[in-house]
Amino acid sequence: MFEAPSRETIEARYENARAQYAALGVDVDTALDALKSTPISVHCWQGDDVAGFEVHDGPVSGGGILSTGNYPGAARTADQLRADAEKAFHLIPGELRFNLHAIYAETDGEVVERDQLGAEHFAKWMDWAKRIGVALDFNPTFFAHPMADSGYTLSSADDEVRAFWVRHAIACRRIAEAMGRAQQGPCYINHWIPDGAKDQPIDRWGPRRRLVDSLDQMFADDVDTTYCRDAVESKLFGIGSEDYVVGSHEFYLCYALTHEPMLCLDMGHFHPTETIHDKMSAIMTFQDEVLLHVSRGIRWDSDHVVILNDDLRCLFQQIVRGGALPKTRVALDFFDGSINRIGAWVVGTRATQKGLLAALLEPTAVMKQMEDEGDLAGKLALLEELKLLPLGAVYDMFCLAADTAPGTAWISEMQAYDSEVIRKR
Ligand code: RNT
Ligand code: ZN
Repeated sequence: MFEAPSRETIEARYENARAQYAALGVDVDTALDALKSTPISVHCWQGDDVAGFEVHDGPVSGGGILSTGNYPGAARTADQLRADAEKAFHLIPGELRFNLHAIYAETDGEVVERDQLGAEHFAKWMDWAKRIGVALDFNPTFFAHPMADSGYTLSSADDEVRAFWVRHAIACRRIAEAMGRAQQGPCYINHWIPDGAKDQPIDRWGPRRRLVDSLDQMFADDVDTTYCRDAVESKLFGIGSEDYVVGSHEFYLCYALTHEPMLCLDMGHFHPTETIHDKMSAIMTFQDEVLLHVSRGIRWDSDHVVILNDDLRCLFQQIVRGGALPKTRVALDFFDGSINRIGAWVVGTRATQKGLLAALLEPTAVMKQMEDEGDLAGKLALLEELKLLPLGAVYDMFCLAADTAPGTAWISEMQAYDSEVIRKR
């Protein structure tokens, strides 16, 4: 139904756009080069509602993560997930990575405990990633497990529980190191735990002291940190941890400032009206590297599909204006089980790229000069006019150069896959 414009049309629109931006001193080709060389780490878990393929010998429960919706055809095997991800990659231009969780291990039907996982359980993923030319990122899975049922993992008061999760984290860091070695570059591993309490815990101190101790043990293990790049992710509240989250923003901010790992900032993990764009300059003044979980919070949910909204635009503006793009690792974190999951992946990833591109197309120096000279009305007016410049024409050229369906054309490809593959599962 949605047809792609011809190559000539896209090129003509691009030339027009290039001239419009050039009139403001912006070089569109330079912006596209920067966009092209910024990898986006696409999260595997949008494809199967964070279910994973773990083989269990007993029941498991959620543990603070909940994907809602029952759109048909969620990937139920690793092969299906790989096929779906490849379809999504086909509809997204630019450099992509793929972000796995420990529960996506392939163990040939065997029960393998999380503290026993090794790189061999991700061999198929690593072969696949190499074949399609994407690098892998990784996450330990501290939820959906009987040892997480109490609501506490790395901060548990039960020494056995805590030791189990420390072993899991160490096993995962070794897997990340192996992935990094195989791809001859960093593998970003993000540590998020659900630990917290529903209502007014008397002791808010003990869990935090124990979490520091667990983190210290995990990071003391000797893995090569050129390959295994650690991040710690904070959260404000979760399902079942509304009153208290051990790994809060302040907690991890202090930990990251005084220890090795970088911070992971998830856009959905703050107060409902609190955005992360203003945190970039504050944090990056003291930190060399940061991991983003690009997401969209809506009321109590932190993981709606990313769209090109002000939160996203402001975030990339801050990163680009501050020259922090080379130090920023962009990963996605959203999951919606109520719509076609390939569509969700593509909408969110393309929106992220559009947000970044919009920032790269700003005449930063011009605006800064206006600000310095006190021409604040002029600056505000320019910011408004910039919103109407032909960003889409530039993004379409990005698609064309990557041999990816531009504009609305990808929607038809997604719909065809939906009727031919997804709905036949
Ligand atoms: C949860 C965190 C975390 C997860 C993934 C699956 O609130 O955002 O990043 O979404 O690890
Ligand atoms: Zn996250």
